Amino acid sequence: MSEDKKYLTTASGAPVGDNQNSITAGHRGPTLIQDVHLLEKLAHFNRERVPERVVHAKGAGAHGYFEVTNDVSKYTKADFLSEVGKKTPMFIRFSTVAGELGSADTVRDPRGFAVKFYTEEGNYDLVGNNTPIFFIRDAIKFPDFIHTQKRNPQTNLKDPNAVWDFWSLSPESLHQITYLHSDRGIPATLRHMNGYGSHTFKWVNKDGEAVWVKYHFISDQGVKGLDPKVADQLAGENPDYHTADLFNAIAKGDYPSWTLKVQIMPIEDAKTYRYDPFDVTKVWPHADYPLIEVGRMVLDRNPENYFAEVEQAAFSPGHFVPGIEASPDKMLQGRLFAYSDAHRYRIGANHEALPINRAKSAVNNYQRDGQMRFDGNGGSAPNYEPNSFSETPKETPENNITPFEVSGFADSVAYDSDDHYSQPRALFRDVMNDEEREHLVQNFADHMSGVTREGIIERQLENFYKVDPELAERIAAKLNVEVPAHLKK
Ligand code: HDE
Repeated sequence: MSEDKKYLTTASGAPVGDNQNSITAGHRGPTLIQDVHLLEKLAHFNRERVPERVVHAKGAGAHGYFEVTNDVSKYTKADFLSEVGKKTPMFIRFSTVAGELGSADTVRDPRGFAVKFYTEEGNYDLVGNNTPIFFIRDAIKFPDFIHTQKRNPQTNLKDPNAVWDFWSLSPESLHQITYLHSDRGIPATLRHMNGYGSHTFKWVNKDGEAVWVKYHFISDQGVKGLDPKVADQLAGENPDYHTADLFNAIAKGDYPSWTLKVQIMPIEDAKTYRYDPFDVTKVWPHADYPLIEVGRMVLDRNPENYFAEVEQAAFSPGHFVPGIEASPDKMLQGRLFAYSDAHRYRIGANHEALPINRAKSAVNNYQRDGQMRFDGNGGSAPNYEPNSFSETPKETPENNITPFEVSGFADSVAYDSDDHYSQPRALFRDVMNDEEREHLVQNFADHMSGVTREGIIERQLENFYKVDPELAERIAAKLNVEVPAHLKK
């Protein structure tokens, strides 16, 4: 075969003579099963789809780099943060939460903000959202919560009754739903929104000293929301509006960037701080723990192939690097299991070996075999440890987790604070202006107007009343209902 010309082949590399006509028995005869090129094309086509993500199915991704701009080595020994000017390649995937793979971009929904840093000590994944908080604060509620965000089991339609039934019975959701129904609830583009780690994490420096940390990616493009009416129109006319905007901006060299800042809390403060620092429905007011600049993330390269890079990207909050560790946040703890489990189901036991997920640093372990083991599978090297071979990979005790004290009894333990009201109250009263408050009230009323089941609206108005009576009264007025009389006593 001529080497220089690209010729069409089967998946096993055999040249294909005719890609236009199936092989038949005679001029109008039946197709022959020996047409293995036809069989292979049809069979592979049937297997092109992998299971979509059970949440965050619709997404858009980009490559870029992270550059350190401020020395934070006194807080963490993480190598990629070790010196000003250090650059680390990264990949990000933005997403909506509830919609399926082909759903519209411009819906009212948090946006996934999942960052994979390909550091010299392995991949560090910071799998956040564009909101600093979340709807719930215990992983055990997540499947139930997502069921209400998806489709009714009978009608297969989105179901405001389920959404508001769950939220009205889960007052910890008040902070996030206030954020979600504000002007930030539908980002103008993926470039005009912030990203957050949301959880509290632990940073440890080279002397083993730890602090608690929260991450904030501040958009250098500014933060802008979409008018809900425009968003609805785009959802119909151009359901991939955000995806196209990101791709086109990068394609024309208009590289979006974010400035990463962190809040640092001394370990001891967690015991006495006025909010449970491990409750992901609460923020740490910046006045308490100001933002400290860390670096800058720039997106400067589009994926070459969507399926290979965006659909197969596998992020996990459990992908830590030395100097960064988990906190006892119950949502984070649940996520440490869930993500890699989801990937093993979606894209197989060896998904970490796929190019988009492969660490750029060395990967040495004794994991072997499993479906699609397309790398060398460890060759002839020993596949067990301990072993008596000197050149095989050994553990490095200095990279063990930082010991921390635990106390109390193992039990199903509830959070000890039910103040779900003061932080959304501050958002409504102190952060929003009059126009933003009016938009919030309208957006809540529009969403709740789809509720038909008895009792749900009253229960939710009672929750809003505890945030601020004015908020409840204004929403009730738009819904033409009364705030429950017993609240006014
Ligand atoms: Fe997720 N989440 N999540 N989530 N999440 C997934 O992983 C899960 C939560 C977030 O672009 C899944 O690959 C649990 C909070 C993003 O590929 C799954 C809980 C935050 C993405 C999963 C949460 C997130 C996901 C779906 C409650 C923000 C997309 C398939 C404890 C801080 C990542 C998959 C990407 C995806 C589990 C809650 C963000 C099922 C159990 C809180 C950005 O594993």
